[in-house]
Amino acid sequence: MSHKKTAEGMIKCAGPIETALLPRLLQVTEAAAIAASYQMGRGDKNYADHVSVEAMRRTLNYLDMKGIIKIGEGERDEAPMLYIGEHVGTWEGHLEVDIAVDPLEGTNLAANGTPGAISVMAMAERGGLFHGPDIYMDKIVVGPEVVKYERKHPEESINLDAPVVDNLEIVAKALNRNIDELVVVILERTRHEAKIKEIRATGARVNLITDGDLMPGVATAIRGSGVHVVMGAGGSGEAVLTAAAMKILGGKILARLVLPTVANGKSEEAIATEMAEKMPRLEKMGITEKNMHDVLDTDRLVPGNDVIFSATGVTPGTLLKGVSLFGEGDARVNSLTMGSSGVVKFTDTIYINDKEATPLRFV
Ligand code: VTB
Ligand code: MG
Ligand code: MG
Repeated sequence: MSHKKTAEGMIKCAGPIETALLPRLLQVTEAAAIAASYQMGRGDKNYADHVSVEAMRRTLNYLDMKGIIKIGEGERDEAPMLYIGEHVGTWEGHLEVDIAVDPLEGTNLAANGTPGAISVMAMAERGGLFHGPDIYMDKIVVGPEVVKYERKHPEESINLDAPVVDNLEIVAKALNRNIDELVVVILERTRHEAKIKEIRATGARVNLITDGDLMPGVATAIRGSGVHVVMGAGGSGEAVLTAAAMKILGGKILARLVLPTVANGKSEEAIATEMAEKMPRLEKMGITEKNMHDVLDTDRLVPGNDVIFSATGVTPGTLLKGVSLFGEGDARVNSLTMGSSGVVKFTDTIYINDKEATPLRFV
């Protein structure tokens, strides 16, 4: 008997969330992206974010599920929409779903009309997503070839605390190329000055981005994208969303909360005060003094097994085109939607508003 996966087999092995909600997830990120795209380049990032949050929330509420936002737009008192803990969906049916959203990832990119803004979200069964605070996480993201290499050479593993050169040597070997043929993506921030120097010293090529470290992370798992590693500190929500994609595509992310340390130039006293303030909130999320410095891998960030992910381009990016608006409220959108059975869809969707006024174009 052959055990080759076929489309039929994959449909059968998809979990209940993937089966019921994958196509609907696409519509949610599409709606958020289209709403944001009307604000592209208008210079108002908060308004662009606001309209995409509202569109995402409205469309999410059509879905028959008991949905809880685990990664969202701030906490209850800070954001009226899609806050952590908010219930979404009809709360009918049997599906209990945890949700991570970033309705407009790269608000600056959208407001400036520059490449890389997306609308993105992921879902998993209850308990399937890391529930963490919105503070920076230090990250490293690599593709599935590296995971395979590590399995064959257990003594050579990517390590968040290792010198950059050690990690890049592993990636280079896994991808069967030289270090100077690698591309490392990192946010251009003063906090990364030392790391950027360290990367350059290895001979690797660097792609400094102004915002949006999530899709480059996804791109490490897609050959031909031109991205091999993502490094540096960025949002924790972005880390969980990246992990959802890595879980589906077989890549790997390691991440750790960035908490105040003496190494960051703070006094012991300042650290104690800051931590005393933060701890009660962190503890509510299950983060304790004991586990707060843990390096979280893909499975700890996304323990779920029925995981779905969708991203829709707002402005053009490496993997996704931006939204095109035409006719009278017509839109064409490009998305990447995938589920843990192993199905990956790149879609090109056209929403026709005025059927008579809009002649459909083939390409
Ligand atoms: C990070 C990164 C995001 O914003 O959250 C960043 O993960 C914010 O970092 O992809 P700074 O506080 O240093 O600006 C993004 O780049 C865009 O949301
Ligand atoms: Mg956001
Ligand atoms: Mg973001």
